[in-house]
This record gives sequence, structure tokens and C-alpha cells, in this order.
Amino acid sequence: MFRKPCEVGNFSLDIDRIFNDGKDMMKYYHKPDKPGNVCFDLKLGYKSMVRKDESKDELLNDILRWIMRNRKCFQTAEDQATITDSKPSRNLHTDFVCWRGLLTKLLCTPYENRDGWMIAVTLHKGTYYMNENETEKKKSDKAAMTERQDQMAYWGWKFEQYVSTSEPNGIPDPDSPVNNCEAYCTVIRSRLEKHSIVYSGEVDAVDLDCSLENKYVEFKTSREIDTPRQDQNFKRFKLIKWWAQSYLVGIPLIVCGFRDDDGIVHRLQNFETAKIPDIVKDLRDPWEPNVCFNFLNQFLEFVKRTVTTDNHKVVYLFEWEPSGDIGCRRLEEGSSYCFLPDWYVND
Ligand code: 0WD
Ligand code: CA
Repeated sequence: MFRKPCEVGNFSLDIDRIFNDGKDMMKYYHKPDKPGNVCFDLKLGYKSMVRKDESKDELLNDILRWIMRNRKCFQTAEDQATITDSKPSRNLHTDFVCWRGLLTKLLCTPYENRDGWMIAVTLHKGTYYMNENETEKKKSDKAAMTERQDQMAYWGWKFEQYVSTSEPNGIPDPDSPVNNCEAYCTVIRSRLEKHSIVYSGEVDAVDLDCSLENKYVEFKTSREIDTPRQDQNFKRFKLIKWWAQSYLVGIPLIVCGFRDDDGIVHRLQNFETAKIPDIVKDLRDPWEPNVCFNFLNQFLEFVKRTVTTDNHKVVYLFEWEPSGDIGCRRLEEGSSYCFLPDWYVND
């Protein structure tokens, strides 16, 4: 049903969020000597964090840059035979292009009871581009964020630093400033039923000791689980997101740092992505991957049926709130939701 995701490329964003084709920013997993017994203080260096400029909406721009530099990846044999000039074909032979994070949200929608979503879709030369927009709720949540919440968001980035290095077999450097600007992203091609999809997702590190074909690892932090209630919530609401996010790009391993309320990680625990659906089976009424993929498939069908104007200046907005139906409206040509830049459409 969902074809094994295939990596077709990768790119990096440097400290200034400048795009580079390739693996410059790829990190290596440094497994601690005693993963079951560590002491990582995630609070360290909060004040010296180098922050990404959140006022800039980066849209799909980095994926589009990658596509422009790698047009040959999208050519069919037929294209190659009919090329009359040196320019590769403009047709991507791909139904959908988006960020991985958007697909994660769609997969989790059947079980989501808190956050809705807003997705802008543009059909351009036969490909549906999907861009996520912040909902009003997300904006007000962000504005109401407390210092404590901001510090806790920092803890996740800090954890990555304790367990990864820039050089293979290097030693992590928890004294250097943390930043959320640099990124390493993989580009994936996959297919769900009739829909071919190209998407990109950020990857935390590679594990050189891993014997599997895909050596990528995802880092997470989570509050240590003390009660049956916390265990249920972890399985019902957190593991579904972790599973969807990593499954989409074929990441086999998630390394979780379990922390206390004071931001200290005391132990690491591995989660094999493929086994997560089994771990949650002891829930009353557990979530199921089939339901997730069926929903995504139906949403993509709905988009294809609804978005009929092939014009990069026309955006269709799809909106959903928990327990409601999916809304859709076609916006006027040239609306503020347009997101495909001229440098891309004119290339
Ligand atoms: O719709 C999206 N997901 C967008 C992502 C819209 C516009 C831009 N981006 C950028 C992100 O800043 C990042 O560079 O794309 C890259 C990641 O895309 P993704 O892989 O599709 O995003 P997602 O799967 O939601 O998140 C992966 C990781 C996060 O790790 P955790 O463990 O927290 O899931 O990407 C990072 C974060 O480390 N990340 C961000 N970092 C800084 N600012 C952000 C953000 N807004 N979003 C994700
Ligand atoms: Ca992560």
C-alpha cells in the first residue's frame, strides 16, 4: 500500500539557513558508553542559543531549490528521447510535493483531538504542491508561550548535541552553543496507492554502527514515565507521531532520552520504528497504521478531485479542526497564500 520510501537526494542548511546540495550538515550518532545510565543536563546554554529567524516563512523553498538542481532525477526515458535543447523536462512526473512534517500531520489526523491544520495546495504543471500554514490557534499558542515552555523546547535541541558529532567517531561538545538553524534533510520519493509523492524531512544523525540499509536515527526526549496514565498517554499521543514521522522516511531507529522535570536525562531507550505499532497494542482501542494511511490516501484523492486549475497563482485552502469535517475553498488568483516563487515557476 505505502511503497518503501526511497532516498533520491539530500541537502543541508547552514547556520545562515543557506541551502547547500549535499551532506555538509549531516551528524553522526555518538552512543554513550552506558546508555541506560547517563546524566545530561539539557538546561545548559539556554541563554546562548542561536535562533532561527521565525519571522521568515521558508515555505517549500528549499525543496524547490533541490528540485531545480536535480531535474534529471525526475526525467523519464521518454523525456530523454524527446529533449530538443539542453534543458531537462519541466514535468516532474510526480503527483505531490511537500515537507515530511505535513504528511506526518495527515497520517495522525484520524487520532488527533487537539490541533487542526491548514494546508494550501497549488497545482503547477501537473504536480500538486502542498504547503502548511499556521492555524490561528497555533499562532496564539506561540504568542502565549511562557519562558518555561520556551526553555523546555530548548531541551530537545540540547539533547541532540549530547549524542551527536559533526565528524565520524568524534566526541560530542555540549559546551558549544546550540542552534536550530543548521539542518540536514533527506529527499524521499514514495508512493501511496495511486499517488506518487516527493517530500523532504530533517534527519538528526546517521548511526555508522547500524547494520541496516538505512542508518538514519531520530532523536527525541520525553518525560520519564512514572504512572500507568502517563504510559497510556505516551503510547496514544506521542508514539503515533514518532512512528509516523520516522516511518515516512524509513528511519528504523528512534533514540529517546528520558528526562526528569529538571531537564536531566538519566537514560536512553531505543524504539524500533517498525515495532511501535505493536508496543501500543495493549491500549484500549489502539491507533492503527492502516487507518492512518487510508486517511492520507483519501485526502490525496480529495485534493486531486478538488484542485482542478493548473495555475501557480491559484491556491486552494484545506482546513480541518478536530471532530470536524475538512473544509476547502478556492482563493482568488494572486491571494496572499500563493507560495510558489517566480524563480521556481519561471525556471
Ligand atoms: O511544514 C513543515 N514541516 C515545515 C518545515 C515548513 C517550513 C519549513 N520547515 C523546515 C524546518 O524548519 C526544518 O528545517 O523544514 C525542516 C524540517 O521539515 P520536516 O522534517 O518536514 O519537519 P518535522 O518532521 O515536523 O520536524 C523534524 C525536525 C524537528 O524535530 P522533532 O524531533 O522536534 O520532531 O525538524 C526540526 C525539529 O528539530 N524543526 C524545526 N526546527 C526549527 N524550527 C522546525 C521549526 N519551525 N520545525 C521542525
Ligand atoms: Ca528530533
